[in-house]
Amino acid sequence: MSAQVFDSKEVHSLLMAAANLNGGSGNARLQQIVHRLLRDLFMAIDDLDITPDEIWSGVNYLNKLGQDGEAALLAAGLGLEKYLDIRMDAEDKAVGLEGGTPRTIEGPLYVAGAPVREVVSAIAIDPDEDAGPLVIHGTVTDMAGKPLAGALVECWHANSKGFYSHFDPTGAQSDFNLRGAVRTGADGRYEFRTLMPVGYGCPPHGATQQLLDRLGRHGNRPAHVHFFVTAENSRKLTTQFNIEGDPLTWDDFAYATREELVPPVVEKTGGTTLGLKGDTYKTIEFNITLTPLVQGKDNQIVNRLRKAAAA
Ligand code: MBD
Ligand code: FE
Repeated sequence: MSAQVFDSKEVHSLLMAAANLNGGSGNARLQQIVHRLLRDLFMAIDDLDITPDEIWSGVNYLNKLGQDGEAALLAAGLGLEKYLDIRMDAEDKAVGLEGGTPRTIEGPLYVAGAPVREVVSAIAIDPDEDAGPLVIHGTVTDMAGKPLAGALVECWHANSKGFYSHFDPTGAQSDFNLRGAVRTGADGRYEFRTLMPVGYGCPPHGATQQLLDRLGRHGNRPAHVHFFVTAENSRKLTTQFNIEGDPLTWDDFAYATREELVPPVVEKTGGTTLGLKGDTYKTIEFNITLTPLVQGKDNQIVNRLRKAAAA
């Protein structure tokens, strides 16, 4: 082990100055966070004897991460987004808020602005030869089991190549393909007529996959469908379900799988009368229970930069 300099007056003043801690101007919260993170980094450099070459390789990596637009993807892959869920779950438990459909991470691929329909929406705009028809349906209720009328159920998922519209590297998909939003009726029911998704894989030449490779990890997700569910007097739910039987169910690079979020896939016939592309189709019932407001408000609204487009 070479130099140990962290615990010195010089380094402590350097940290205070760099974060402008107690500086009298600037954002106090940001100063506190920057000071703490820098301090932990400096300490790690000392403890692990991180070399200048390693530091510059890391700095360079951040440039590539930004160029590739993958910071939020890396946050999912490193378990940072899952960690925020673990903390929110614990927060709920501490105030006695248990039950309700479990949350799981949003991920970086939501796009606001999908057309809102009443109760049912057919969201597969583009043909997809390799994907079979899928009907997703269920009821939105409160914790007492009362159906919630007028709840907004938003859903988004990948096509048979694991690509999402608006983020498809092949440019093959129309805007809002496989993305939709419906309002529940008086009975709380919703339904999406769509096509079976396949799991997502990180861009093979992107910064996220580059790091995962060097960690000896893969960058794949099992097939899944994302949801935002909002209703008056309830907290917004951010969740997903996985497609039952996917081999990566318990090997998700983004750690989003939860036992309660792997509903059974049931095969049915009669799809042509529903306007599906085949008579045999798969259906998944996904019932959603929302949690109540905490002291009159949604205490866990997450603000993050999200793409928005006009439908
Ligand atoms: C996805 O589809 C996703 O859901 C997450 C969390 C990360 C990358 C792609
Ligand atoms: Fe996803």
